[in-house]
Amino acid sequence: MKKNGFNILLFSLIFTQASTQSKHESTSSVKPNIVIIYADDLGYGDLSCYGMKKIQTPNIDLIAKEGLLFSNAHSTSATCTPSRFGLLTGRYPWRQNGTGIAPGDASLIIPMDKGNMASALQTAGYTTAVIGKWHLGLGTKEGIDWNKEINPGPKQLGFDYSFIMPATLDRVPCVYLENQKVVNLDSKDPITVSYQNKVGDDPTGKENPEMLRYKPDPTQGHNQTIVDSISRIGWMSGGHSAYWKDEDIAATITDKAIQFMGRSAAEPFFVYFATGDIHVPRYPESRFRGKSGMGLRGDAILQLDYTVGRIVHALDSLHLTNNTMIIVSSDNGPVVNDGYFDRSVEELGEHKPAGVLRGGKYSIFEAGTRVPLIIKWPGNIKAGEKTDALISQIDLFASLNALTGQTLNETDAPDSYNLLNTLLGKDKKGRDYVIEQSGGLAITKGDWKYIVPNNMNAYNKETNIETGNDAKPQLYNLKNDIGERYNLAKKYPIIVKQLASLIEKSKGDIRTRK
Ligand code: NG6
Ligand code: CA
Repeated sequence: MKKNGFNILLFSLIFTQASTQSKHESTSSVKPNIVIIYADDLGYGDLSCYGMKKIQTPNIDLIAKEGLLFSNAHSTSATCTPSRFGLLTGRYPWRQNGTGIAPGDASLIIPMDKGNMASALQTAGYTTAVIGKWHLGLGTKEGIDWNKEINPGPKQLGFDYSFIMPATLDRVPCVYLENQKVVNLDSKDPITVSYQNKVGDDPTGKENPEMLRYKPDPTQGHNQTIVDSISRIGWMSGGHSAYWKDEDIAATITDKAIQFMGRSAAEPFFVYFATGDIHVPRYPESRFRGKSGMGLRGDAILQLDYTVGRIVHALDSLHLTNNTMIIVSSDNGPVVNDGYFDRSVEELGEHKPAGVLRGGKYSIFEAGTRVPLIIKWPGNIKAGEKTDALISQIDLFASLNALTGQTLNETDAPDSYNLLNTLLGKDKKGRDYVIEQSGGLAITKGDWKYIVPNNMNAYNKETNIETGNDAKPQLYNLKNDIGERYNLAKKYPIIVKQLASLIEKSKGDIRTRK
């Protein structure tokens, strides 16, 4: 028996090795499957492994228990499009115009003449997929014809397979695209989309509020075309057979991810799995609604956790757990009212979505970009560890390249550092400094955080978030004052000067690799 088992193991090792070698040139590197689970608007305090008390997130906690949890990990930006741009390109989004929150009809934002995480992993021999929220534009500047295959898109960037929601869940068109074609489209009911004016005669939240599941916040818009009893940003007509149902989104995209992993089980694969949870409009499956005691936002956290559990379980069933690196993170910090009266504000109770941090989504204070980051890779990352190392999602590109034995091109990923040892828990320091972005910029280096002065609003009334903007320089000592309460800029002018000049230098210098 024992011998047989050994033989099977030996055979499968040789077999895996052979099939890997047939696909790749390089054999020196390790090529685990890589699954990035990227949540939307999940705050630093929104998981029980990060201290949330009100509800439990056992599936995500288990990844932390079996892996490494970061206390000082950052997205590049405090909103979605720029953070996703940074994650995939390894380039700070503020280096390129037009990387702000994209409308649903934006053209493709990620340049095709440079490498990105997907194209690099594809070159390394991975089968690659993006499943879930895209929000990085599609097609060319000439505009998108939603009734045809839309090019360029994920495929041209290096994703072999895509199943995406084009923008945010609150923006039209509210349809899935599989390999850049609208799913379930009836050619007799073509789709038209506009962000300028009403198209067609579909009901809107403004004209037909009686049709709505819950009302949009009148100070925030979201009162245009109604899809699945929720009014959205932007107008669309046609495409009725292709509409998604909000309560099915999580299950639909999770099924697609599981199917992709199943059919790619013999390859090394990369899945960039971007959940719609916990962005607005929130309408999770019925089994989660009302279950958190915190309104739909809390219910969406329960759904997110369940989704993560399904992915982990699928990897187990495929016997891929030990050969898969799972990374869980979020694109930006938390917001409670982001455009709809879904009762998340009223039912929030004592829960603090940002945990100990100040600010939230849209904020240059820490809660804007300091997000959960957990990584698990059995046998390669020690279980149950925590680290205070400074890291940015922008570093994943160079780190994964190093892991898979790839060399970055000279002009690719100029802001991405190879922090593989930090990701694996071997290095406890991480980056020297990181630049954070909301409306303006800030820099964190060691214990210090400096926010560049600007004249934008200090408070976002609609979302009830302190943006951190101030016409005066701000300097905080994060070690003693993680809540950024005591501005020490006047007391330490030399540190202010040093950090201000470091940020200016980074803006000017684009690192090239030689
Ligand atoms: C904002 C929307 C907000 C949300 C956000 C994008 C208004 C007033 N607010 O402009 O509801 O859609 O964009 O969120 O329109 S993100 O997480 O994708 O960046
Ligand atoms: Ca987001």
